[in-house]
Amino acid sequence: MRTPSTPRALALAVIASTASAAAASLKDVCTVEYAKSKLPASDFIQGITLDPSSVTTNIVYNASTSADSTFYPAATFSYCNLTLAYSHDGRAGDQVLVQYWLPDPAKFENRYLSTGGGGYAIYSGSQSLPGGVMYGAVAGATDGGFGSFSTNVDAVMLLANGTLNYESLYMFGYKAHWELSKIGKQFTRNLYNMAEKTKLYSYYQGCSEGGREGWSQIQRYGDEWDGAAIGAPAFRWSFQQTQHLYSNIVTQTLGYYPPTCEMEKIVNETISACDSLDGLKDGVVSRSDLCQLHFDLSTLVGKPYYCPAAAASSSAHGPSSAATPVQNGTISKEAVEVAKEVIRGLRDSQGRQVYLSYQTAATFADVTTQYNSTTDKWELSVDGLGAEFIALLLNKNGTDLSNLNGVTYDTLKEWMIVGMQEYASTLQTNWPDLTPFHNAGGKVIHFHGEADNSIPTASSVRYWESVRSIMYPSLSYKDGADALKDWYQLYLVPGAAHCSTNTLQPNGPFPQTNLQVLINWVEKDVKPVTLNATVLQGENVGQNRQICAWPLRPLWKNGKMECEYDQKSIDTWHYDFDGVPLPVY
Ligand SMILES: *[C@@H]1O[C@H](CO)[C@@H](O)[C@H](O)[C@H]1NC(C)=O
Ligand SMILES: *[C@@H]1O[C@H](CO)[C@@H](O)[C@H](O)[C@H]1NC(C)=O
Ligand SMILES: *[C@@H]1O[C@H](CO)[C@@H](O)[C@H](O)[C@H]1NC(C)=O
Ligand SMILES: *[C@@H]1O[C@H](CO)[C@@H](O)[C@H](O)[C@H]1NC(C)=O
Ligand SMILES: *[C@@H]1O[C@H](CO)[C@@H](O)[C@H](O)[C@H]1NC(C)=O
Ligand SMILES: *[C@@H]1O[C@H](CO)[C@@H](O)[C@H](O)[C@H]1NC(C)=O
Ligand SMILES: *[C@@H]1O[C@H](CO)[C@@H](O)[C@H](O)[C@H]1NC(C)=O
Ligand SMILES: *[C@@H]1O[C@H](CO)[C@@H](O)[C@H](O)[C@H]1NC(C)=O
Ligand SMILES: [Ca+2]
Repeated sequence: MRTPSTPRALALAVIASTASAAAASLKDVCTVEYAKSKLPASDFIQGITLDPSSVTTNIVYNASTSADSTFYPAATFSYCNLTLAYSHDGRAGDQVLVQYWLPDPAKFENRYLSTGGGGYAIYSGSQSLPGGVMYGAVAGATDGGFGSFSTNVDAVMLLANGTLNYESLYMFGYKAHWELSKIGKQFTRNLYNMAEKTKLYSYYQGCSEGGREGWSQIQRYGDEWDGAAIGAPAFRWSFQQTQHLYSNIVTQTLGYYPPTCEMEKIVNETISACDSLDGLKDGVVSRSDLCQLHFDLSTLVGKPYYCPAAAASSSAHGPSSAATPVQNGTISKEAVEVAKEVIRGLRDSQGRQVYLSYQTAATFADVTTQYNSTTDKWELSVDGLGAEFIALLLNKNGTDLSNLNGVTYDTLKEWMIVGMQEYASTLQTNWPDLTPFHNAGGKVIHFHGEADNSIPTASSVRYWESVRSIMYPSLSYKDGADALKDWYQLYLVPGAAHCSTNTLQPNGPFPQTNLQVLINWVEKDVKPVTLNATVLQGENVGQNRQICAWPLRPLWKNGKMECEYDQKSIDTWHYDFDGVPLPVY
C-alpha cells in the first residue's frame, strides 16, 4: 500500500483500516466508502485510470437460479452488486463500466470469475454472473466501453461510414476482458483482505461470443487464468460469421427456397432415423457422425409434412416473423439437396472445400426462408448475423445487407479470407499455440452441442485438433490427444443446440455443473474423465449423465454407455480446406 499523503487519502486509509477489521458481513463490504478504500492503486495498470467517484453498490438478498439453468445449477445466494468506471488515458470522453458481484465474505472462497457476452454483446449480466457468486467467487463483467451494459459493440463500431472505431474493435476483441480481470482480481484481493501469499483462483466462463472472449484471453494471457469453462465459441470469426450466409447461398444457387415446415420435417425424420445408431433409443442423436455415415437423406423424399397456419409474431429480441399459411406437402428432392449441400459445407466453384458445416440432425436455422403473401411463395431471408459481418466489418457502411444478389460460393470464400486477414489480431481468435497457458498450469473444459445450429460443432473439433497438432507435433494422434486431455478437454454434448438444450432432443444431457467440475480439477486435481451432465427437460429431468471426452464417442451396449475410439467417425469431423491457400487453425 502507498503512503497516504493528502488529508483525503489519509481519511480513506482510516476508513479502510476500520472497515477491514470489521469486514465480516455483506453489509460491511457493500458500501461505497469501503469499496473506494479498497480500489486498486490508480496507476496499477499502465494507461487506465479508475474513477473512485463512479463506484456504486447495492446488496441483493436471496437471489436464486432455477434447476433448468444451463450454466449453473439451482442455488440461492446474496451478493453485493458493485459497479465502477475507468477510462483510458489520453482518450477524451472514454468510459468503461465494470460490474462485480461480491459474495458474502463468509462464503468467499478465494475465487474470481470473468464472464462474457453473446452475439455482438460483451455483457450477459445475470445470465452469467450467478455462476461465480454461488461458488464463492467474485464474478465480473464489462460493458467494453460501448456506452452502457446494454449497448452492443455493433452500435458503436462505425464512427462514420468507412471509419471503424478501432478502440471498440480491440476492446471487443480482447482488451476489455484483460482489463476486467486485472482490475477484478486485484480489487477482490483488497476487498476480502487476502494475504499476499494466499492464492486467488481465477476462472472464466462463457458460451458463443462469450466463448470466443474466453479463448481470446487464454490465447494471449496464459498466466492470467487457472481455468476456463468455454462453450461453443464464436471463434475463427470471419469464417464463422460468413458461414451463416452459406445456407442462403445454397438455396439461391440451387434455386429452391424450401418452406420452413419442409426443413423442419427433414430434421425430425433425421432424428428418428439416427436415434438408435448410438445404441440407445432415447430420442437423442448422440452420434451425428454415424448419422452422417449411415443415413441417406434421400430416403426422406416423398414423406408428408404438415404445419398449421401461424399468425405473425413479434419478438423483443429478433425480427418479427410474418404470418405463414398452412404448409401441407411432401418432402421434395430439392429440399433434400439443400439439406445435403448445407451439411457438406462451403466449397468454391472448383469444388475445393473452404469451410465446415453443421452436423446432420441439427436444425437448419440458417436456411430459414420467409413467406411472401403477395406472391404466395417462400423467399430468401438473409441471415442477420452473416449479413452484419459483411456490412459492418468488411464494407464498413451499414448494419444490414438486404439481399444477396450476385453473391456466389466464391464470394463467400473471398469474404472469409479477406476477413481472416483484416481481423487476424482481433476477432479471429484461433491462435493454436497455448504453451504459456499450459506452462502456467491452466485447465480448459470446452464443450459444444452436437446439434448446434449456429456455430458448427466441427468448428470446435477443428480448433482442438489445431492445438493438438501444433503442440504435440511429434506424438501420434492418440498420444497427442491423451497429452492434451491432461489440461484441455473437449466434449461434444449429445443432441444439444447452441449453448442450450434442444427441444427436439429433450432427453439429451447438458453440462450444467461445468464450473464445479473445473474448480475440482484446478483446486483438487480431480481430472475429469467424462463430463458431468444433467438432463434439464423432458421425462428424465434431473437425471445425471456423463459425456465422453473427444475424440472418444459414446456407444451404448445393453443400456450401458461406453466411450469408444472410432477412426471412421473421427474422420467425418475433419475437413481438408484445400480451397484456402493458407492454414486455417
Ligand atoms: C433470505 O433467506 C433467508 C433464509 O430463507 C431468510 O432468513 C432471510 O430473511 C432472507 N433475507 C431477506 C432479506 O429476505
Ligand atoms: C447493479 O448496479 C447497477 C448500477 O447501479 C444497476 O444498474 C443494476 O441494475 C444493478 N444490478 C442489480 C442486480 O442489482
Ligand atoms: C452509413 O450510411 C447509411 C446509408 O447508406 C446510413 O443509413 C447510416 O446511418 C450511415 N452510418 C453512419 C455511421 O454514418
Ligand atoms: C417436429 O417435431 C417437433 C417435436 O416433436 C414438433 O413439435 C414439430 O411439429 C415437428 N415438425 C414437423 C414439421 O412435423
Ligand atoms: C394435406 O394434404 C393432403 C393431400 O392434399 C390431404 O389428404 C390431407 O388431408 C391434408 N392434411 C391436412 C392436415 O390438412
Ligand atoms: C413480395 O413479393 C413482391 C413481388 O415480387 C415484392 O414486391 C415484395 O417486396 C415482396 N415482399 C416482401 C416482404 O419481401
Ligand atoms: C459500402 O461499401 C461497399 C464496399 O466498400 C461499397 O461497394 C458500397 O458501395 C458501399 N455502400 C454505400 C451505400 O456506400
Ligand atoms: C454432477 O451432476 C449432478 C446432477 O446431475 C450433481 O448433483 C453433482 O453435484 C454434479 N457433480 C459435480 C462434481 O458438480
Ligand atoms: Ca439415441
